Amino acid sequence: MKLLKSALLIAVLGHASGALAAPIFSSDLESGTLDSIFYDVNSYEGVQVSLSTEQAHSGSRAVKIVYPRDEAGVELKPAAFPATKSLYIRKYEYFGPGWEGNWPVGLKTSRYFTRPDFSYGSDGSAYAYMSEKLIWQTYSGSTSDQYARGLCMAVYNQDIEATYASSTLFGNNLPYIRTGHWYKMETWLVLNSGVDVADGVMQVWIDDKLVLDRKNVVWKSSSRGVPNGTGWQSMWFGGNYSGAVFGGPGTSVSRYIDDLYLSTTLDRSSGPTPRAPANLSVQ
Ligand SMILES: [Ca+2]
Repeated sequence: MKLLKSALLIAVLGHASGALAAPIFSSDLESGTLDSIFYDVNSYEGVQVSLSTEQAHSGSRAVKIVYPRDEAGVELKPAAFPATKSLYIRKYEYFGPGWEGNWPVGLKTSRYFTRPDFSYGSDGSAYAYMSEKLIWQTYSGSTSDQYARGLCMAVYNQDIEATYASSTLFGNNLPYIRTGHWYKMETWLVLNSGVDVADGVMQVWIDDKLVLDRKNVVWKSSSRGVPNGTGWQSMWFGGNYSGAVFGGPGTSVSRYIDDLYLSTTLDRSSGPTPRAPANLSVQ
């Protein structure tokens, strides 16, 4: 028994984050229906969402989202969860043929809330939240762009923008976001320690390359009108196509998402499941 406990201890200490994995939600989308996998699926403006075998990161199935026009979108919602100061999100995203020349100004890739009802409340008493767009062309992009340039993280009344560096090569050995490749997207969010305190964390990795690294995010801010929120409590995958100055897509474009994972701990690993099981404990 002592040997077993030692082995467990080594396994735990050997974990990349040094802490026990605490998953909230995990799905490889291989079984069930959209309605059984998610607490709610909210689609609008003619977007088509399905479980498809056309592309998959794991197994044979992934979520397929087809955008026929500007502002079409879908919100794939796991159930709300107990408030957590820190939230780790991993998903894999693949863009099918046709996005070349049709990359929108912004494509939302998730949204995160510090309320359990997928909202941020009203002005003046609002709760910290973030709208994540890992596809962001900047307004100086062109409608003929063959790839997506960067990201824009909208932290209620503040946009944190970045352009992916031309020297940052992703898993397909090419810079920027392109069609025909499964991108591993990871986001790590830690709420600031108090209202107006500039110590919140926001980190983003794409294909294990750190593309955004902020340790001074004022999530809860009185000056920006979002003083509330004790922890992250809800989120959704998916999102809408926002053409803005570019307009809608010239043709329907398809996006695929697979291996969705949420945790309160920084469980960086390559697979759809964490390295340490949730119920592992050492006494
Ligand atoms: Ca799958």
